[in-house]
Amino acid sequence: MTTATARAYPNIALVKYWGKRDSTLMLPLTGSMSMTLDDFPTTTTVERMPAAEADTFQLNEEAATGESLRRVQKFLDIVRERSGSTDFAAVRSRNEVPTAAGLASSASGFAALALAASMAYGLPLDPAEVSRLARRGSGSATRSVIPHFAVWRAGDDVTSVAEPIDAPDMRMIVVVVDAGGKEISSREAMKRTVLTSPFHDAWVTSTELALDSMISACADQDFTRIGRITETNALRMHATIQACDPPIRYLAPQSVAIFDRIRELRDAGLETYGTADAGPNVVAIARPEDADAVAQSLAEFGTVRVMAPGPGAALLSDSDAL
Ligand code: 2P0
Repeated sequence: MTTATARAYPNIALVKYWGKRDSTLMLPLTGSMSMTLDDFPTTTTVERMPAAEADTFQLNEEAATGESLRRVQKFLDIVRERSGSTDFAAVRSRNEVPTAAGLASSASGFAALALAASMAYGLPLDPAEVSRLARRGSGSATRSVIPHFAVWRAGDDVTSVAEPIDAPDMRMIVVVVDAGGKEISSREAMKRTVLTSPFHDAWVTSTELALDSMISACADQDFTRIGRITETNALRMHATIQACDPPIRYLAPQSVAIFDRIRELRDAGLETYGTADAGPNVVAIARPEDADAVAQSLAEFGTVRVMAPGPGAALLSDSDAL
């Protein structure tokens, strides 16, 4: 079969990835751990075009150009190299992340592309190999191949893949803060952090320790420890990023106010913890039975969505092809 369609979902890290050891092989400096979400999927069809003279990429029914086309072409070069095929491809994607949601689409995007391209070009379809391939598109995509909860090991080109990990059921309450202004991309900000933040070595050391503690807290089904590690690791990442030269600050005043509210809720007996990625949105985690109460308390800060652990990357039938 030379045409294949796959779907994958975004993920939010509880222990964050921030910094590369090798930007060609896309090897991270540290391991990370995440929850795959159950909404906002990307669906991608890859169609091999033996007669075509270049790859094409259509996103939400519009022809992509520039950097986003270049990233897909570079990714397909790796697929061609691994498969021995010289065929170009037509890639069509639909992103269901509302633009305002501020959830990264590169994770779901490259996870779906990796699986669809693996099928279309006859590459291995086991999750570890698809995860390893997805990594070359975007670091966080490595984890979106895996359902529910994933650990991505730093490793080398062969071992730097994501694997499933058991964790207690929980919900993520995503608070979309409209802060305006254009942010610097994660990729650029990571580079600047590694080069200029004096706190970066401490970030690497403390994140490796955080990942070890997170893995043991998951084995113990200990939500309290998971939450503490999550919030501390996120705020350490932002502190490290803010110490760049020139500085980068992703958190908005509203984001800080949400972290304060989360602490107030905890003090009042509603157990929830916060995290935030490369932008002003804050994500609270809570036990399933507490999620609605947390969502209600955070609704005044922005649009709130409650998300459960979601599926890994999966192939769809021909009738779902774009
Ligand atoms: C993460 N983030 O662990 C961290 C936390 C954002 C903050 O991975 O250059 O799009 O494609 O590997 O994966 C976002 O960065 O960067 C990210 P590349 P990516 O989820």
